[in-house]
Amino acid sequence: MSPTNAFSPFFVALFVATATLAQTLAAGEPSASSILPAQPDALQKWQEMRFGMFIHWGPVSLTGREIGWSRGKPTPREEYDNLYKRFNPAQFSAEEWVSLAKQTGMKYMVLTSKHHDGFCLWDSQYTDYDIASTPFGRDVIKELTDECKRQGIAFGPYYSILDWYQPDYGESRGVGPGYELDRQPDIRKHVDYVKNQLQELNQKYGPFHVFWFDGEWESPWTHEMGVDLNNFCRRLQPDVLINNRVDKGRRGMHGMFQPGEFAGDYGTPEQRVGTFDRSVPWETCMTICRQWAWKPNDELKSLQQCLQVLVLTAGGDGNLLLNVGPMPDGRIEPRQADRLREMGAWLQENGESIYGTRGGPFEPGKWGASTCKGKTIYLHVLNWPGDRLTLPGIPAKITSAQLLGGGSASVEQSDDSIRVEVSPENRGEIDTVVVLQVDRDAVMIPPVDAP
Ligand code: H79
Repeated sequence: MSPTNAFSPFFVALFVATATLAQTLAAGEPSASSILPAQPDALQKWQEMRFGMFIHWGPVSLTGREIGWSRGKPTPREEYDNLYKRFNPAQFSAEEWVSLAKQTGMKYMVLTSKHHDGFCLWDSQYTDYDIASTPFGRDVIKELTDECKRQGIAFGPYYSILDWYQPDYGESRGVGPGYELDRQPDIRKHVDYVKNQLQELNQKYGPFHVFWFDGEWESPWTHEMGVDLNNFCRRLQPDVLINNRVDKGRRGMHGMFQPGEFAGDYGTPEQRVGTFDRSVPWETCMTICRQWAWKPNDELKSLQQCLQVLVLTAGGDGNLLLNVGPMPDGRIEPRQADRLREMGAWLQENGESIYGTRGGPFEPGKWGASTCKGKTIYLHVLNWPGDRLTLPGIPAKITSAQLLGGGSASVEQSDDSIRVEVSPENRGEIDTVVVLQVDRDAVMIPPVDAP
């Protein structure tokens, strides 16, 4: 960099960051102002995508057991940590996975680059416990990121902070090798390992749309480390998003933030649809079967369940990250792939009521949910309470009503209620999407409770 650049935004930013750091050190703990925030348009772009594919995969798929809690019990550690020597998913095809995501109408993908078990799905210079040491040998993250770029799907790595394999991570419910050291585990060394790997990932395979952290809840990880890691990632790639599991602010499986100032750009409800919230961005992560990692004959959600989750999530103003666990041979199970393509077919017809919308103004209830965009409100009626649906009034005039894709719907509006009728033969089997035009920007209508 030339000296003439001394007044470039970079140096100004560096100066501001240094000043903030000095103030922070004086105060003794990081202040909220030391948390580098997301770029607003990066968040908005991500919200507009609404639907992504989560993938949990690794040598554990050979056992058919859960990736997050099968090491030690029921698969003994010694056996678990050697599974990679048999991991040879010869039928893995990045082209097929990414095409499937596209056919499903998913706009982004998050893959377990490293889960709690510590195994790395890329060729990492910082460990041999990685894909390069398997009989397979091919770099899964390289192939997938290349293919995502080709097909226009955003990609982000899932990365577990806790690590059962790295000796300097010293906790993990008694299943980590930290317990076997003849010295104390050193979390500072683990933090270096984490940062080195994230930088490596970003340099070799980036840019990413998100760093999707997990495994932040154990005691070695602190709020200070969370803020520091957030800022590290942000400096690596200023327009990246970082989920709230980078820090200690997550409210358990509920996934939104505790009171206080915490790093993280969005909430992460797990295995549940988040509650309506337009002020804090959020993303529900949920499995298409019961397990995150592949299990033979795992119970698969019906199309109705999948679409209800998608609609209720979008209606709550959240994103959906729907998980598949590929098989040990590298294929996504055909029945799971079929279910995804069914969702894709529905989105082909109904996508305009999901992508680029915001949740509301009618908050989700037993009847269904609503989304909106410009002067349009989409009512997703999942359960008709009888001949008609009655919703609370809104301070906007409804100027027309019809079904998405054609077909008639009738609406009667008064000051305090809206009555919607669609004849039974015109109702959708799973979802009836009623398109209402209103006389103003629908996103500006204050959200109303609609039980
Ligand atoms: O990767 C998937 C799972 O393997 C992983 N997260 C998803 C995305 C996961 N690992 N463990 N768990 C989920 C369950 C952990 C639950 C708990 Fe806690 C940890 C209960 C108490 C500590 C975190 C803190 C969740 C609730 C409170």
